Amino acid sequence: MYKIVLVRHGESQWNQENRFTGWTDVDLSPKGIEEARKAGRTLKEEGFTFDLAYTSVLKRAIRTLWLIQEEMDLMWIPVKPSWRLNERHYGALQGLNKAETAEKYGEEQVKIWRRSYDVRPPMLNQGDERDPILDPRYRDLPRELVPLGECLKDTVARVLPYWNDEIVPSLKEGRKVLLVAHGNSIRALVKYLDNVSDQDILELNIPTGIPLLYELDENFKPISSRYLGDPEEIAKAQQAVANQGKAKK
Ligand code: DG2
Repeated sequence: MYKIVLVRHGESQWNQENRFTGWTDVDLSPKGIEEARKAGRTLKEEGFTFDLAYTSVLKRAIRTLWLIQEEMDLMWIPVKPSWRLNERHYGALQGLNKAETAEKYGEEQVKIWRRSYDVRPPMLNQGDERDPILDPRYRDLPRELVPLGECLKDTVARVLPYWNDEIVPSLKEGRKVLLVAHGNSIRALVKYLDNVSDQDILELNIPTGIPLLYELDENFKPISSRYLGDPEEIAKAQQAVANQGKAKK
């Protein structure tokens, strides 16, 4: 049996301001820093240890990982950052307030943009200052791999090669793996692992800073999965994520 722990980063400054973030590289909020530390303490208390970590190239995930490493006294473990674990690119929605967007376009439309499997957000134009190709960390990638906006299906398509070619082989080698990523890159993995239908994925919300443990069989299919923490607190945190797309009354 194999095990992997997935963690969405702690609350970011733009989560706190309720803005679509995507590939915007914002940092953790003070609450997010505390959530990340708490995730580390929970993992330590529950007896987990790791010898390899994966994360995105965005600082809210990287810093969350650092804080977990610090709390667990695991600063030494190798860390592999990859753009393939980045948040879903939110296209031209990036920077907008989610509640204001719901007031303007309706809550249903915002839910489709946030949670549907195959509906893309409005895309960025090439040459937009938010085009990731202008950022040194993506500059050397082929243009066709650098998104101007993604639906979850697009995110699944870029996360899965990394899962299959990089993470699964590490698990096979017997590594104890921690993966710190984002709400929608984790939804992409959960969709694939649990074979969630395109319909049911609409209701799946990943809370910030709460470790999610997967136990996998020899074919890397889930035997079980569970969040580590108080179930009531976790349900509340998931509902809070869902509510971010509601219009302010
Ligand atoms: C959030 C997720 O990403 O937003 O891009 O706004 O996990 O990096 O904070 P994260 C964003 P929702 O899909 O929950 O609106």
